[in-house]
Amino acid sequence: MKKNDNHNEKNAKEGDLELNKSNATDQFLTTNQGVKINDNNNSLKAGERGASLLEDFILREKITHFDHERIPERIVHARGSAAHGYFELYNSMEKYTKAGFLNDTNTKTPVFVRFSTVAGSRGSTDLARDVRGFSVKFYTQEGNYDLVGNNMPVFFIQDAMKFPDLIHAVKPEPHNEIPQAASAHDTFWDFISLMPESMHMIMWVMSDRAIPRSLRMMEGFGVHTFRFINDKNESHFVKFHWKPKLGMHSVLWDEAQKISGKNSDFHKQDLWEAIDSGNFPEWELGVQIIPESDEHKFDFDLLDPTKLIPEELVPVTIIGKMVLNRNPDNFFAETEQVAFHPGHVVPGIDFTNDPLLQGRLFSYTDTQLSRLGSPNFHEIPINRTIAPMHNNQRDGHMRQEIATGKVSYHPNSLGGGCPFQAKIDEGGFASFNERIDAHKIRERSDSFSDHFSQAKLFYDSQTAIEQEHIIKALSFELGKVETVAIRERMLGLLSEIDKILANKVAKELGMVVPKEAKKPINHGVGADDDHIKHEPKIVKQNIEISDALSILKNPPPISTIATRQIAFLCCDGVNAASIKNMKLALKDAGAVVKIIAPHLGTILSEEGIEISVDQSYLIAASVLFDGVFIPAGKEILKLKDIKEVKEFITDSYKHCKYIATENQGTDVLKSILNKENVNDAGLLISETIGDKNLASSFVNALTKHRFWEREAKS
Ligand code: HDD
Repeated sequence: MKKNDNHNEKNAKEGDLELNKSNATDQFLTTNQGVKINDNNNSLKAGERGASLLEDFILREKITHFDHERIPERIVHARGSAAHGYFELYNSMEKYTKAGFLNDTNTKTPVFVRFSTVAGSRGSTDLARDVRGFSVKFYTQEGNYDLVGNNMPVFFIQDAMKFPDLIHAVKPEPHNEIPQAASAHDTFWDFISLMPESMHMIMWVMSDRAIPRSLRMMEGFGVHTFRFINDKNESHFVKFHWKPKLGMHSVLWDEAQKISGKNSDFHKQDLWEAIDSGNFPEWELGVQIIPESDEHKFDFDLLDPTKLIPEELVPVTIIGKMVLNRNPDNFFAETEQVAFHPGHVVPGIDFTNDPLLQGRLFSYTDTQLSRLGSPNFHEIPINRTIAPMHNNQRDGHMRQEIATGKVSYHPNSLGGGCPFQAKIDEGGFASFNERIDAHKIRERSDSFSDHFSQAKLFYDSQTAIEQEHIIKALSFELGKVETVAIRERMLGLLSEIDKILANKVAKELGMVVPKEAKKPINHGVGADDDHIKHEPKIVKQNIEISDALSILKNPPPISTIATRQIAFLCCDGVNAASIKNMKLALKDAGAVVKIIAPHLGTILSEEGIEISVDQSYLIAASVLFDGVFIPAGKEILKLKDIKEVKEFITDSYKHCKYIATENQGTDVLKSILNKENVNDAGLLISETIGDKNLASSFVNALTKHRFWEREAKS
C-alpha cells in the first residue's frame, strides 16, 4: 500500500521541543488547499476583544473538517485491530483451484487482516465474551480476495433473513443501550431460546474460544463451505481454517472481566506490541477438501453454516502460511476504512448455496455505501487492488480517478474496444456452471433440521475443565437474564445437548430443568404461519468425539514463551542477582519482563544497585501478566503488607498462573496464600539465589500457559 506523506513528525526527535526548522522546510502547516498558515492559535476577530469574522477561511476549514471526522461505525464488528503482512503458499493447489495465489509457491501475496469483536461499539472492551471477526484481504495479482471469517467455524443462524433479528437481539437493548458488548441480557437469550439452530454456536460462544488470551492465539475459519474451481472447471467443496503457530490460549472469565477494567485495549495493544517488537504472528492456512460426489455423504448438510466438518472425518491439509509483520500507519485510514466483502473472490474460488452466504453477498457492498459514503470505496488506498483495474464505472461522491477520453461504455469502437472482456483462459471470472432446477419457495431444507448433534459433539469433545467453564459461562449469562421463562426455555434446550450440563446450570440458577424441553414457539421459523415443514430432529453422527474442538487437547505446535508478560514483584531491598538471573533466562526465551514496585522511578537493591521500575502497584495487575516471579531480598517480606501485592498473588493463583519464588520471596508467597496451597506444582520455589534450574523450569512451565490442575483440584 502507498504510504501517506502527511508526516507531521518527519524531522523531529521523539519528545524533543527543539525542532530544527531548517531541516523541515516541507513541514509548514497549511490549509487543505496548500496555503501556508501564519497563526494557528487565534481566530480572525474584529479587534483583539471583538467578534470572530466569518471571513476566517482557516478557522472554518479546520472546524468543518473536525465536525465531520467521524463516520458511522460498523453495525457489527465495530471494534477492530489490524495489521499488514503476507501469505506464502507451501504446495500448489492447482489440482483443485486455478486461483493464481494458490498455484504459485514463489509468490508472496500481500495481506491486510482485521480482527474484531462483533457486538460492542468502537470504544468497547477487547475482552467481551464474543465471537472474534477474522478478515483477511489478499491483494492477489488477479484482484482482491477477501476471506471474511470468524474465530469460530459455525454461526448462530442458517439463513441471512434472520441476521438483522440476531443483531437486534444481541446489541444493547434499544431503550437504555445496556449492556455494551455483552450478551448477558434478556433480548439476546429470548431470541436464542426461540432459535434451536443457534445451539451449536452457543456452545462455542460459552466456551473459552470467546475469551482469547491474544488475537495471535486464536484459530480462524471461513465458516461457509466454498468451492474451489480448477482450470478444467471442476468443482470441489472447501472449508478454510487458520491455525495459529502460537497455539490456542484463552483467559478465564474472571480475568476477562478484570482485564476489561484494567486495560480495555488488551488485545489491540498485544497485537501492536508483538509486531512492533518483531514477534510477527503467524497462522497456517488449512483446507478441508470434499469432492462434489461426496456432497451428501455426511450426517449434516454442507450448506448449513451451523455445522462443521469434523477434522477426523476430513483432515485439514495445511497449504501455506500468513505472517503479520507491519502495523498500520493510521488507524482510521486503514483499520477503519478497510472494506471487506465475502463476494470479493478471484477466478478459482466460488460460492455455494449456503443461504447465509448468499445473503452476505448482498449485504457487504450495501453497508459500505452508508459507512464509507460512496460507491468509490474501492479507491481508498487500503481497499485498492494491485491488479490493473479498468472499467466504465464513472463519477460518484469522492471519485479519485480522473478518467480521460470520451468512451465510458461497452461495446465501443471509439475507444478501440477497450476495456475488453477477458476470456476464461485469459483469466476472466466465470461462475461455476451449477445445474439448478427448482421451484421458487421460501423454505428450509429438512437436511438443516438437526440443531443438537453437533452442539453435543462440541460439548462432549471438551476436557472436564473446559466443560466446567461452559457451565459457568452459561450460569453467568443466564443469571443476568431477568425473565424466568427465558431461562426455563434455555434449560430445556440445554437438556437436549447434555442432561448433566443442564442440571448444573439449573442448580446455579436455583431452578429445575423442565421435564420436557419446552418447545420454542416457532422453531425459529414462525408458528403463526404455515411455513414449518420440518420439526427439529437429532441425527446420529458417525463421530462422537472430535479432539480438534478442544483448546486444551491441542498444545501449541511450537513451544515458546516469546512475548509472554512476566511480572517481577519488587521493592527496595530486593536482591539484584536474583532478578538478573531470572530476567536473563526469561528474556533469552523471548518473554517480556516488567519490574513492579511501590513507586515508579528506581528502587535500591540490597547490594546498593539502582533498578528501574516499569510499573507501580497502582497500575499493574496480575490479569495483565502470564506469570509472576518474587525474587529474593532482605526486605522483600515488606511486600506481604501491600494490599495490591496480596491481590496480585491471590489472583495469579486463582487464575492458575505459574508463580516462581526465590529464597525470601517464598515467604511472601507463603504468607499470602495459605500453607496448603503452597504445595502446588504450579508454584516453583527455590532457596538458592540466582538459581539457574529454577529459571529454566519457570521458562518451561510458562510454555504450558496455565497450571490447570489447580483449577481441577479446587
Ligand atoms: Fe458479517 C462485517 C464475519 C454473517 C453483514 N462480518 C463482518 C466482519 C466480519 C464478518 C469478520 C467484519 C469485517 C471487517 O473487519 O471490516 N459475518 C461474518 C461471518 C458471518 C457473517 C463469519 C457468517 C458466517 N454478516 C453476516 C450476515 C450478514 C452480515 C448473514 C448480513 C446478511 N457483516 C455484515 C455487515 C458488515 C459485516 C453488516 C458490517 C460492517 C461491514 O460488513 O463491512 O455488512
